[in-house]
Amino acid sequence: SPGRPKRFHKTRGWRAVMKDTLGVLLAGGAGERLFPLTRDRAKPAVPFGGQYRIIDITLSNCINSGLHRVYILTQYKALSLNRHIREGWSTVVAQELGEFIEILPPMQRVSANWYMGTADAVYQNIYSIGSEQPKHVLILSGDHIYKMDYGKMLEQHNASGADVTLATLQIRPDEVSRFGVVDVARSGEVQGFVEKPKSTHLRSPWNPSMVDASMGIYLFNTDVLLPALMRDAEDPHSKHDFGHNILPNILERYKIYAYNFVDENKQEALYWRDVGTLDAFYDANMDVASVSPIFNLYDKSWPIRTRVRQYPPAKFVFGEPGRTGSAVNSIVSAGCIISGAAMRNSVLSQDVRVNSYSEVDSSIIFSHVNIGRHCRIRRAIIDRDVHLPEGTVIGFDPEEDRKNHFVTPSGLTVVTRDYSLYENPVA
Ligand code: ADQ
Ligand code: ADP
Repeated sequence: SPGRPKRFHKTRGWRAVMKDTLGVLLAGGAGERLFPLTRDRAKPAVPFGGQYRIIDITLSNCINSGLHRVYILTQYKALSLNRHIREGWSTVVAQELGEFIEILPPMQRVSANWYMGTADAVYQNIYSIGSEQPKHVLILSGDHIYKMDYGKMLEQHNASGADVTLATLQIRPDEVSRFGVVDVARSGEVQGFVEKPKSTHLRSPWNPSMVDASMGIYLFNTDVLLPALMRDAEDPHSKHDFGHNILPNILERYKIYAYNFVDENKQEALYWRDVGTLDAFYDANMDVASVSPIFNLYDKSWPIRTRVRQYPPAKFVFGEPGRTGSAVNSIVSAGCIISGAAMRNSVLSQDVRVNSYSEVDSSIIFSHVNIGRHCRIRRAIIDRDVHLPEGTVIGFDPEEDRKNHFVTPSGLTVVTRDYSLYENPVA
């Protein structure tokens, strides 16, 4: 129909090939560096951009790429994530596309252990994967913010005759300890892989001052993946991790290529963020609320979906001098009422109340938060259900904030309910 985004016509061709591909989305990471936001929920379930959860970005990439069969492997604190997927995604995909997005919790099907590493998480579901008889398995990670057409990666994979294709991007040499470092030849063939080294002399053939890093996205031929997982499962010295074990171990035996994640036309880096730390998570949210975001939620060619809940529209009331119910450079989700309060550069999830004479600047407010009158909030993340009493001041005096809240070294204050009742595992 004429109203449909252009992209869908273009990607229709991918759809046929993606039909042979099964997505396996790793969503079990504990997310310790996002504490305290991950105190009660898994990292992929953390709210992002107002009405979304972090995992929605990757799931939207799947749908937009024509990948409609996805297993989600969960582990810790999966209640909120399960509910989100069940109510928001399983039904959408089943009804609209006739295919599936399904959650596979650790069911102890193969061994008696919970998932150990990422390879073990996939290995434990080896029967479910095998029974789908996919030609390819695309391993994805549930906690990155980026827009990627996996169909293009599959196209390169098929054209190169690779057994495995890894998505790569270029990072600075001082960042290598957080990534899998990939030794890529000019031809694109992968010659080496080291998971999170302290340092490296390797440089990218595409950019001599940068290093090629794995994005944690692996496209496997199924007949290569399954035996590799089985061999790894029998190895008592293995950490059962893709980066530490599977990839280095299959290098000799198979043909592995890098899929370089750059703008085809401009050969420029594309937006990709690991929102695994509070600072990175905060910055990515500030970007979506900014006047000209790099990660644009309003891009009709790449729609981002989520679980839609029924709320009335956002409402702004009381607007006399010194008391303006307003929001600028902000995202305000459904169900919010901004009553005589001024919001700037902020991201609000659903059903938030902000009351008169309050000012909120450069902050992220999760759902069902109530901010009383005469509050001043700056550079803060307010977790769901928090009620801030009249006159609360946050973000102006880190020492004061530290008495009751979690404050990052960069000075972001994270306000959660009952914070003092919990130990901080990372501090
Ligand atoms: P990390 O992201 O640090 O590095 P890891 O912590 O293993 O690696 O997480 C990968 C993904 O798997 C995450 O989405 C996480 O939530 C999930 N996960 C972790 N353990 C899991 C388990 N037992 N069950 C289910 N899901 C689990 C990885 C690669 C690097 C690469 C970076 C890019 O190992 O080589 O450079 O991603 O960010
Ligand atoms: P999550 O999936 O993160 O737990 P939900 O948005 O599904 O979040 O909400 C879960 C719970 O939050 C609900 O069962 C309810 O107790 C509470 N809740 C949801 N909406 C409201 C609301 N409008 N006012 C107060 N509490 C709410």
